[in-house]
Amino acid sequence: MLERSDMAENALQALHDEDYDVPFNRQNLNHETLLFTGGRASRSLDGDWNFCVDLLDTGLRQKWFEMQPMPPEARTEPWDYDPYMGETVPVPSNWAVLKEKWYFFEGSAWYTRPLDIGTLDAGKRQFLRIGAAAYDCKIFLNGVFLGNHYGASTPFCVELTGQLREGRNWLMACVNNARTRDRVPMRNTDWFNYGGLYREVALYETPRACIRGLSVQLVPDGSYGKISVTVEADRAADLPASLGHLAKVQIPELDVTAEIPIGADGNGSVVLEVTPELWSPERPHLYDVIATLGDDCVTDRVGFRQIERRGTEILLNGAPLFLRGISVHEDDAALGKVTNDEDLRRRFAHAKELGCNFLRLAHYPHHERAAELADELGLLLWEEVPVYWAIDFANPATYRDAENQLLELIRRDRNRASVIIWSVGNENPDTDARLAFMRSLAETAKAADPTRLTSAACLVNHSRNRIEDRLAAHIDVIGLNEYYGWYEENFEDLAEIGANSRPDRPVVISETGADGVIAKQGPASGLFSENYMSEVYRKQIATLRELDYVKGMSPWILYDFRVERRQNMFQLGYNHKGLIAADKVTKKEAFHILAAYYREIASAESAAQADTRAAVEGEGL
Ligand code: GCB
Repeated sequence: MLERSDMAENALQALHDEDYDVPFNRQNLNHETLLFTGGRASRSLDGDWNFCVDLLDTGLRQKWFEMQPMPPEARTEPWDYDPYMGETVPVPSNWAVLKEKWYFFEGSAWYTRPLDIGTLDAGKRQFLRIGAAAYDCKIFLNGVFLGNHYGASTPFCVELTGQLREGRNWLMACVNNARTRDRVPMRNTDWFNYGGLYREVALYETPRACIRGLSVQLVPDGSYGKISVTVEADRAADLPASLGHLAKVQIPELDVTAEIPIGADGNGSVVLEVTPELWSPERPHLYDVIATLGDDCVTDRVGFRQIERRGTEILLNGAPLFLRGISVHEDDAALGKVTNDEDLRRRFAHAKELGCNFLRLAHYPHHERAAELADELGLLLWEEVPVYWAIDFANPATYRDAENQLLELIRRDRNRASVIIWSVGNENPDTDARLAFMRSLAETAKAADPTRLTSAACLVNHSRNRIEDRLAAHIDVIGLNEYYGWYEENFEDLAEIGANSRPDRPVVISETGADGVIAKQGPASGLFSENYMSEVYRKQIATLRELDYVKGMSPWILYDFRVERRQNMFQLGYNHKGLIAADKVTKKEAFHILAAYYREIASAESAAQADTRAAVEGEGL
């Protein structure tokens, strides 16, 4: 404990040291420390945590985390906050939606809770997992700084082994959502900057030698008859010699049991020669996969499918595919960015009602349940990292942050059949620095996961009126955001761009749309009216349907969403391009217009499939 004189010194230092945060920015909690948790038992640490917003970073300057719990009368120095008492907030939550005075708060906030531990088993390891914390999250246990994580939307783990003690422990998290130029995203976005511990927090226990990562995929070689399984082991050397350095994988429904020798680098892979029933939106079949390493056991539910691009086609299990999609944000008028199964199921039910087989999860990694549910429900997904607008592309630290977020997302969702596209960014300027940055991200995604397509939402080159972006050569699918009829007044330009462009790979219209304000505050005609929005959708559909290289679309957006950039008399803090209002109930006319188009495409596709089947059967006769 600090002596009185030390504390006085500390108090002065706290006033004069502007580099107070340097020791707490190690970013050592990253994709390398993420633990695979499928099928593991866990102890939830959700619920009430003590909470305090800390605008001036007084907590880091004064080291609140070093304070001991004690009754106020026992304290011998004046104190500015007592982490062991005071107000609480629920975790997960975003502070903006809890209290009016926290609505615009951006900065550090402190979360504290007790963690009571019974008997500690010396042969076990403990890991804390945070589903997401926006943006910089520093973790302290019993006064000791264990590390921090950057990035607002991916999970991270911190090992507590050796730091936990039997009895009462105190866990603290300092979560900072400041918008800065060098973060990913940077300070300017078209969505609300929610802060906080807003996804689930849990404690896991593993044996000493454990499975750190598990990757299971259909080998994309067109045979549909090979499954590759990779186990990434942690401390495999601690396995008893009698077991050898072997992991085991089972897929009971396919009658598969195989041993996987773990190499010196801790990884082991096997290719299983089996022919699974393929996963598709129509038949989203999933298999239980069980992996064991010594006493450690993890499980997953995995679908097997092949996604590829050939010329301007996107093929799923060998058959051409049109992505009937819609873009979605994680946003809720009451909950902010907090997601639950009810919200996700409603979102997917609306997407299905719209006739979708595809969703673009914009502009950052959504809750991991989204891809799990999409696997079960048969929806294809585009997942994305928040490399949005004017990222600090020349900054190597910014690149490391972006790449880490991408690798965390891939490690989290690489077993999800629903995920077919990793997108490395949105609407970025075509500069040399951006090209180098995003090309490297696309290459990283391919190297980490060759079984999926890469993309990015690009912009039209307005000076030449065509689809043109130097990044296009380095991604599989060209995402194109275009707002003809809204930001671009001259609608005829869209047809001209369509005709001027000869892309050598598929284009997906990753965004298009218009604001349409329903209810009393909306105008009857012109910009921001529902009628105007409908007209934009009609014209967009009429033009895009003529472009044979357009292999999908995900208009902007399913629901109206909160954003402070939008303050005109109709917007009032909301982006109104939703096909459904922010109440997630009231559909606009454009919803039905798009639904009719998607129905038409779907029935044309099934008619074509029926013809192909008939022809194949005819040949067989
Ligand atoms: C875009 C952005 C998206 C915005 C949207 C809009 O191009 O990618 O984040 O919300 O336009 O409504 O302006």
